Amino acid sequence: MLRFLTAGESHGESLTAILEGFPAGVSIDQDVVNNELARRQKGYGRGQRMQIEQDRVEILSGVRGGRTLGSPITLRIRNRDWENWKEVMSVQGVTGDARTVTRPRPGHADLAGGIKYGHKDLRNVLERASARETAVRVAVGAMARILLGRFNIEVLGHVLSIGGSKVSGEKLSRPQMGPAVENSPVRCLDKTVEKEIIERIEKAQSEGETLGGTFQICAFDVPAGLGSYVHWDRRLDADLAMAVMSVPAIKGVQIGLGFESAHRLGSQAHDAINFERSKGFFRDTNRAGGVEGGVSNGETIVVEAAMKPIPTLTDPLPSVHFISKREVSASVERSDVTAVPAACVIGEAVVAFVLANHMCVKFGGDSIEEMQRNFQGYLTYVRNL
Ligand code: EPS
Repeated sequence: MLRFLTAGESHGESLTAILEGFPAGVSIDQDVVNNELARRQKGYGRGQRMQIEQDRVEILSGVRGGRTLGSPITLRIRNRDWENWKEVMSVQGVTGDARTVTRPRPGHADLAGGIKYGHKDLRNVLERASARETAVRVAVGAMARILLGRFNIEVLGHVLSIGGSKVSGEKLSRPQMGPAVENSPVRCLDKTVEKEIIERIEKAQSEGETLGGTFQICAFDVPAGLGSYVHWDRRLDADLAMAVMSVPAIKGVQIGLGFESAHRLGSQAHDAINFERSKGFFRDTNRAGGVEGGVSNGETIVVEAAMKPIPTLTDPLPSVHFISKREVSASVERSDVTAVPAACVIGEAVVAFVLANHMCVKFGGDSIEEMQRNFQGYLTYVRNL
């Protein structure tokens, strides 16, 4: 089983993750991880913070001579902005009023977090609630991607909508999703919609507004048989939903047709089963999004997520002062207009992690050689069904 923890504040010294259960013997190229970190930092609509940061991973344990050891892997990303926050965020000796936050932003963790942890300064909440934490989750996801790559599994995402401008859903293949998405400043495959989105972001910025949106994550060449129907916490779709929902600002997740399937007749909601000797079992449609009964069925896994607009508005909503209880405007922190393109990269990372974990569970995760032996044996069995 693969698992990880992360630590670190948004303006603290660094973000750290400990990744445990990663098989031994996997070659790790740090550039692959750094490339994923750079992809997350891009996207039209981000704020000034992304000009300060240049995320780079440092691997502090679990890798020797470029290969994983099977022991816990420590990943660290330093916050360059820490230089500007050293006093405010210092481990000891912070003065009482250093950049205190007392006007909770509707939609942010500020108020609920302050009540829960008994903080008077809501900075103590927002520093950890900040989506900055996702940088190190993307580093973990990059490690998962490297592992999945050994089994020819690839996870790719693209933006479906931002601020209400939306691409029409169509079935995409693995080659269609690569470079075209990378070349779009909003990770959108439709050029007309891309233009509309950019206009909407510019308008929102000039009005002190923020925008949400939706994105789709596809996992290609996942074998049938990951996850299980036998118990609730072994269901692959449940794990995917949990992982994607855990990305800050995600308010909805669906797999395949998702909510739309509730409105269809049974005959229009499922995928008829075909068989050809050369292909094995296959479907002409993929309404299930690659998961049936909590188990991958061999079709592309398709997950969609809805992200709410970022709560920090430069024209803020009414709020209440956390201490004096006076009516005030919510606090204005430097922020982004939209982070949907970044969330799409984070979505890829968390989906990759879930799939890598399920690969380890099914095929054994002590060494890559053992996993590959088990995988090949399973493929032979499936081919001869
Ligand atoms: C964030 C607020 C902004 C974003 C940040 C998430 O940071 P700051 O308050 O420092 O300007 O830029 O995102 C990142 C730092 C990142 O790496 O994605 C928030 O409140 O969630």
